[in-house]
Amino acid sequence: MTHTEQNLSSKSEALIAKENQYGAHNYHPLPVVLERGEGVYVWDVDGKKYYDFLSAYSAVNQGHCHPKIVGAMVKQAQTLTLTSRAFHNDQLGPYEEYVTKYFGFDKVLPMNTGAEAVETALKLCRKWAYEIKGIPENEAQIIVCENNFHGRTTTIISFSNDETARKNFGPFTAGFIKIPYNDVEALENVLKSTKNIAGFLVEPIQGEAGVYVPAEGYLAKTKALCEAHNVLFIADEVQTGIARTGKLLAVNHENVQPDILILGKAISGGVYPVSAVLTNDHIMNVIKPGQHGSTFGGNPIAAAVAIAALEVVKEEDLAQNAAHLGEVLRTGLNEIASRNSLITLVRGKGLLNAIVINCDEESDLAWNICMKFSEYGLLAKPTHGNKIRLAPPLVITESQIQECLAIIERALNDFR
Ligand code: IF1
Repeated sequence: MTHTEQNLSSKSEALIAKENQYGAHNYHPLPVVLERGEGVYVWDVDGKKYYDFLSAYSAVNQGHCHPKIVGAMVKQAQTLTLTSRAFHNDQLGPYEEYVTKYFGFDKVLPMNTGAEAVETALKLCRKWAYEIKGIPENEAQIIVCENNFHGRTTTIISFSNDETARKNFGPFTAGFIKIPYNDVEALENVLKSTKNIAGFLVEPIQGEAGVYVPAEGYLAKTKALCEAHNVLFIADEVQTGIARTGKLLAVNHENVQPDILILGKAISGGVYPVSAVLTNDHIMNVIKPGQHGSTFGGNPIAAAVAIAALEVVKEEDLAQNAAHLGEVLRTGLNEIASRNSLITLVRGKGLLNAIVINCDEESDLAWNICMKFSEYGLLAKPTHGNKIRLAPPLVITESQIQECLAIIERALNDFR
């Protein structure tokens, strides 16, 4: 791909050069260097202001540097930061009570990153399968979906079908069966024909696949199938959870309660790495001391921050705002699409949205459009070549959405 680069200030050029020289080249970011954030806005090192339409991949749902969340972090950071789990700390119990009641589960296992929480859920599922369901040791199979994204550890990429993410990282972890996403029958067929199925791991909306929303009823039907076959329904809501799609959880749209719920990203409002695995006692109780954990998981800062971040979601009615403004955004985008054939499709739920650009996945058009967005003061990133994710912080207002729609249309019109 030949990406056009905008004229960079010497300041941002120098900072980008440092990353290039001293950092691993495991990302290809847009050439913008940010130094400050507040609510829906971020500022670059030259003082230019942008709307953030990525929200750190839906981690900053509550807006950048939310004062209540940052306040909780600072207060706790000045009091007690880390004890490890070798001792108790006074923040963990209250957090565990708060988060389990908030989502309606008996217990939580606290971790730090999304990938760690997915790993935790997989280990929990396998252990449950051997010790409760009675699957013979080392025979458990977990069903996953094609085009999934669950993180970047070796086990998780073992069941990815993204060749870039997998190539030359093998040998991989066995025990996963891949089926097409949004295909109830495919799940039913595997459940009927295959022994030793322990769980079904699914994203309620596939983020990395370009915000791919399954047909209505998919989650309820697959949950019912899992229940009928005594298979754990494991929802990865790392990206879709915490009000992003217009409900607290994306599974709430179909009144599904997963057997295991995986959360990350916005459970801390993006101010601190916090993730969580929630489930009920008959599953969580298979984990005994020494069998799983992490130095930082459940640390006092994480606990204090997560409570504050979850309170903000309720206090500011972010789910309702995401539901309403998602409609406004998609309506506006569809109107733009009716005037400009560069957008071939608008899709999403709540404020997790994407537009599909009229070009193939190898084209650099979507990248160049994002460069134009950036020039006009809006940050978004292409995914899978021809899709652009549009996911602002959930604290955005209707007039701000309208302003952003104007930026998007103006930028797209430059390509006609
Ligand atoms: C990167 C995507 C988003 C996730 C789900 C677990 C994790 C993620 C459903 C792991 C992480 C991120 C990671 C980020 C890109 C990004 C992403 F495009 F790759 F798919 F958000 F859309 N489950 N998603 O979406 O969480 O370990 O990163 O905390 O650069 O890898 P993590």
